[in-house]
Amino acid sequence: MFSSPDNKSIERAYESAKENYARLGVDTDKVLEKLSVPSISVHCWQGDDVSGFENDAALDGGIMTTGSYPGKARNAEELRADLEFVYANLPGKHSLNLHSIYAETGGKKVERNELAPEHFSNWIDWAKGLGLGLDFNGSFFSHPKAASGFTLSSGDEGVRNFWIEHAIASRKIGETMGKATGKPCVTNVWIPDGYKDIPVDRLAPRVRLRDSLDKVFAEKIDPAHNLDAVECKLFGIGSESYVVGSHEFYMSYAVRNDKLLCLDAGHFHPTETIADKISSTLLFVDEILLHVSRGVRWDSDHVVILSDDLRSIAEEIVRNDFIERVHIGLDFFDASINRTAAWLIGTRAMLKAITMAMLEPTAKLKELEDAGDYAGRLFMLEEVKSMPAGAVWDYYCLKNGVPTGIDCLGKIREYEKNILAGRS
Ligand code: RNT
Ligand code: ZN
Repeated sequence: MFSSPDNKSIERAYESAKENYARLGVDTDKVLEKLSVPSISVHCWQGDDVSGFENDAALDGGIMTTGSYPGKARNAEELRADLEFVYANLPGKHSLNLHSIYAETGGKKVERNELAPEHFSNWIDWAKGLGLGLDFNGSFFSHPKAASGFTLSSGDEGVRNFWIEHAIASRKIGETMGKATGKPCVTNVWIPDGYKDIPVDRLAPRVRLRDSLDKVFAEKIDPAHNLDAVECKLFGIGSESYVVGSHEFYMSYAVRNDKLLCLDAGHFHPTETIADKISSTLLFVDEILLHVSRGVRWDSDHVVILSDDLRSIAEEIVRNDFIERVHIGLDFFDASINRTAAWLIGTRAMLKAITMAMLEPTAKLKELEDAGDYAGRLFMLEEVKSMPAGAVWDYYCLKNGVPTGIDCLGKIREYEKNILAGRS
């Protein structure tokens, strides 16, 4: 029904945008070169509603998918096929973020504390073939030993040890992934631990969590292969009153123990954004991991869109030249729409936000700020919003041989008709 402009028109629009930006001191050709650097860690779990391949256990741990759109990936082959389709429609080189519940154990039951790199060999071979980096996560939810609502901070020593072993196994898997791909694997720890209602003892679970983490990280792993991240949260479904791994807990832990802090955009008060946290935390930790997400009223993990929040995140990374120190991961799951579309909308939005941030006349804006000309700053920030960044983005997609604009939707529809519709 709709289609993108032809290549000639895209080129013409780019030339005109280039002139516009040059007037503000921005070299769009340089931006195109810089755009090849940022790598987005695409989360595998958007493809099957965080189900994984372990069993049919329902998703729990305070995270939730809603919707029953047809065509969900039912096994690793289908998930990889869907991911290949997604990567083929993204400009640039990106990574895959895996969860331990996506292990392939050949039909054998392997407990999470016994998972080993071999259970991810298909993923590793596949990623190497496509030149993708890999990131990893232990899965501390949707499991009988997480049913009490407590894992690494559990008061039950047996339960605690099980999850400590799982976290250690996850780091080893991460290390193997990093060695195999030649890029460090960021292995993230997120646990759901917390209380629905007001606790009396807020301290003891935190003491246990700290001690568990110390055991998990006791063995040094070469950061060239594996980097450890810890992810905080304010509340979850069923942990509304108290979350053991709060922001202050993990921020302090990361600073003291030289870990990456993971900032998830949906894990703070509804009006609190993570963009402002980037410059503060990177003064005290070497690197951070982002879980770029979109909360709607709560931590609902809606598909990421080109919102002001997203743009602010990209601006903070680009303006401060933090691209090497910020690992950009995505974390959303929507089962109510075509899942490959959700992935592409979210990932392309992230890339668009980075493009726009790179096109910003930051030097000029800073001059205004330093001169105390705040009206000039605000005026220019507003002006920049309607500059033709879309023309540069389209041209970037064209140069990378991926569909521009609305043509990408055409590809999504085609894939849905040819592949997804055949799944029941
Ligand atoms: C949950 C955390 C966590 C998960 C994924 C599946 O609130 O955001 O990162 O979403 O690990
Ligand atoms: Zn997250």
